[in-house]
Amino acid sequence: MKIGIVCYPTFGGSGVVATELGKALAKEGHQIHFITYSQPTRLDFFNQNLFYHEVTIRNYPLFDYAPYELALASKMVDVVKYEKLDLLHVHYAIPHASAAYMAKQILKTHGINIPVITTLHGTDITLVGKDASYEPVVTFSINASDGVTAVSEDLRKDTYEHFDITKDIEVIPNFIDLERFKKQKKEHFKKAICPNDEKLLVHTSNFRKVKRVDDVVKVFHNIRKIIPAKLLLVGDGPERTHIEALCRELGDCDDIRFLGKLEQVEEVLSVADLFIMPSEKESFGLAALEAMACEVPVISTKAGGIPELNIQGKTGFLSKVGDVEDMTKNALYILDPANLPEFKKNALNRAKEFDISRILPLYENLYEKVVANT
Ligand code: GMT
Repeated sequence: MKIGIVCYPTFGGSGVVATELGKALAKEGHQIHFITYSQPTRLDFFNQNLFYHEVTIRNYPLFDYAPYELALASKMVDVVKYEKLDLLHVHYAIPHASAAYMAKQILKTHGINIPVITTLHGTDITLVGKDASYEPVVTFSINASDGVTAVSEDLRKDTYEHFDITKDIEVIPNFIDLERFKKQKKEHFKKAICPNDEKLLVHTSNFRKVKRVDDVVKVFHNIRKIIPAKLLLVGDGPERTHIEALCRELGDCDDIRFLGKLEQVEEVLSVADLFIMPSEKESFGLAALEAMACEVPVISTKAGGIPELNIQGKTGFLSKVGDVEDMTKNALYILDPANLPEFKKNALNRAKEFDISRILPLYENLYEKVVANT
């Protein structure tokens, strides 16, 4: 098939899922056309089936806000028409689903009926989409899609609860490429960070409020009072300054390192003992799956779709949002040398259930069904 993929090309989970999906589909022989405002971060190799079309946004002094959605819809019309696409798959409803609707209507006037699939990723529903300033357009464009997917049962439920949705939403979870995300031998790296065999905790995120990175630091502070430990914080974002201030206040700076937006996060995960995800909301928790694939157990909250991934007492533990004491207790239990190996093994086994080879056919089946019915 010839498939157009629209996503945010940044480090965020939805962009990663969209890009990895496109790359895997290209390897299967599909022709994939990425339509984004810059080259997706993980679109980093050549394949004869991969194409990239940049959305160029013309600015004008009149515009306080350049109309990105119009530029995107125009680019979709162009690519569908001239590359003869069979399908558009847009990731993250805002504004991609409504731009796709506009493109679809324009293409109809050219005698082309292009099917559109929208994948809901999380904050497009749970945070931003619910806001009254977007809700009517989000509801309309989800209902106008020919196929809709959500990355967890919880997100599917949330979408039905908060929007007036008439369409079937199919759950297709996030996936992982176990060829890339696997424990690598990086002992020299571990030695450099933990010279005295300290336990190594890792958190990766975009440092937004919803990730509650301050809880990571608080849990670490408690753990460090009991056992020697180090913490690596991967990623960056609006909460960074606040988190740095908290580390200073708690006197933990020497044991915490901010690594920034690392591209090869699997190298860090390869030497980690525990991953912490204390999010307030999380539709799936791709970062936790990446950790599990590298044999790292997870301390998380019960928020959103995380319980569909992290299994209580097997691959890690789940606590109430903000329950730092419970997370600390659970972390210490997992880090006990008598328990850690079993948790690591379980984490990997669980990650295998989300291997890309299992999830890719779900998307391919949906594509075929939607194309046949449009
Ligand atoms: O986590 C983020 O803030 C980024 C966000 C995104 O849209 O890029 O991630 C969402 O989509 C990921 C891929 O489907 C999910 O694994 C994340 O759980 C989800 N984040 C939230 O729901 C907060």
